[in-house]
Amino acid sequence: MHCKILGIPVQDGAGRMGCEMGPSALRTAGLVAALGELGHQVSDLGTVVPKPQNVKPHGNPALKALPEIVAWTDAISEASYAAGEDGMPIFLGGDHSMAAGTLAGMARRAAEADRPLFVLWLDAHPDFHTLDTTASGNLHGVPLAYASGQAGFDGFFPRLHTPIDPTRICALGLRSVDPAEHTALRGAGVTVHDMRAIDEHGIAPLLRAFLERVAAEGGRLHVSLDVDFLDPAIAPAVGTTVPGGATFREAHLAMEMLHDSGLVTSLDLVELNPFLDERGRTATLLVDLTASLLGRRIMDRPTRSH
Ligand code: B3U
Ligand code: MN
Ligand code: MN
Repeated sequence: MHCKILGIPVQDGAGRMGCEMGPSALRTAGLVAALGELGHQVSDLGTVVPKPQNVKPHGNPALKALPEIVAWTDAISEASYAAGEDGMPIFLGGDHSMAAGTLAGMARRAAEADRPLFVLWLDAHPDFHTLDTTASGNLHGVPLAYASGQAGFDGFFPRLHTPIDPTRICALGLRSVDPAEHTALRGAGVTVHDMRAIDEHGIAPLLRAFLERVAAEGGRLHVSLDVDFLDPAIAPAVGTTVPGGATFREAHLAMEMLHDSGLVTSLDLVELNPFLDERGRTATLLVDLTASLLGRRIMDRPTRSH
């Protein structure tokens, strides 16, 4: 595999500063070496730089940093589309607003290859607000709604080449959903497995069912991993911790299953705030999870161990 690392140091979408240090922390934690040890070729494509934009004022007074995030989204869409020409892009965030751009770029690539794009959203939150419904105004709360073509972004965010079909999105690990997001997720037909579903069924059957759908439809799969998907006890370096997240083993198992599926074509690592970390442990965990997704395993196993 040819892994292409792209740094996206956006932090204006989060409620607090620090995510701009995320790409540096992931590089410092040894991401390139970890992937190299697994036999992958690794290219570091460097860092995305936003291009300032003129953005008209929006009616929602809560919105924060709209022109900045629009500028980032435009630059990230172009850079991720370019990175997606071949190999496997790994996007190092940066707050989750960056997924507005990475999803847009990956969806455009998939459409050109005539393949459906599926999205696995690993997060405590669905990030399914529109510019009109967000109450916090933090734009890391909107990328999934934007990229799946929900109303209210026209005239503000860049026009999407190809909106992602919301029925091809699976959100796993949710435990903080605002009422407007709940209504919109149900209306759009997003598959949601909240933490209760993981508790009741286990993460493996839920993920396996989704992967079987992706395979059956010949899809590409983009994985968006928000640090707060993980339990704060193992991953403290995030501004929006929510108790009761995925455990160390649940997270590694998900990554191992994703690897064995052979379906993942791109990855976001988002919301790492190194300012809140404890001696780099969250950054190191993200590197280890990425290694599991790219083939690190405890023992040899058959590629499909159902
Ligand atoms: N839904 C809330 C909280 C939130 C969303 N994403 C994060 N936090 N990280 C909001 O502000 O939109
Ligand atoms: Mn998120
Ligand atoms: Mn989150």
